[in-house]
Amino acid sequence: MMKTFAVGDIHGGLKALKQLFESAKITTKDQFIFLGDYVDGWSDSVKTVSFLIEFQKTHRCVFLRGNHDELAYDWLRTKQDNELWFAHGGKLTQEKYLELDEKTTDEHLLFYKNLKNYHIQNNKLFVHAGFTNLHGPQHEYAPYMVYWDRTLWETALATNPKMSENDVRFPKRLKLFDEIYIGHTPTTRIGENKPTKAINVWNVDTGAAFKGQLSMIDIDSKEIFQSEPVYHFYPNENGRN
Ligand SMILES: [Mn+2]
Repeated sequence: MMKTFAVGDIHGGLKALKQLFESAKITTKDQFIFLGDYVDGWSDSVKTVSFLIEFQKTHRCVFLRGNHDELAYDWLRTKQDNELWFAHGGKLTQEKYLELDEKTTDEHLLFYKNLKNYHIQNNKLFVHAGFTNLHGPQHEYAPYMVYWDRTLWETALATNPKMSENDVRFPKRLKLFDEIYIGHTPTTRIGENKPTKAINVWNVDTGAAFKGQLSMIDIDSKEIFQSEPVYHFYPNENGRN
């Protein structure tokens, strides 16, 4: 039976990703939609991207673009130091890239270039952060918003679950798709350590860069799979804390 998994923000926690895949007993028939933010956090950022480049040769994958991935890509292309990236945990990623050989770096550049801003499948939207345009991510005025926005998740959290979709006050953005899968804003900020649903938005980022676990969800059965807290795998590091 083919499954489709939405995979949360990895943030360099490759050891947790491997544990997650082993415990979920994934197969080559399954599809994986990665919600972005592969890098910045734990020390395996570069190894995580190398792993994903190999993984897509044997598994059906969609890779979305996270804000951290774009920051890393910008630096790899331009070699311009960016305080914004460093403020978001980019320093350790940069150190690892400085040790990387040219051929592998080129493969990573191609990986980052080919990331998708969003993915729609069976009227389900997959996007790293959110979108602000009432007509959907296809119409976003500033395309980078899809990997920085937090207002979609805020809106979903603030909407009364009892409100009818036909109510004129119901947020239009939540009516465009049957379901929306996001990462970017850790559920741990609202005290949840599992993928969390608000109205029709599933947030799969359970704070792997901080003290949380790495999570993925079977989008059909809604079965949830989680690693141990990622920091357990990197005892001598601080992650994004
Ligand atoms: Mn993010």
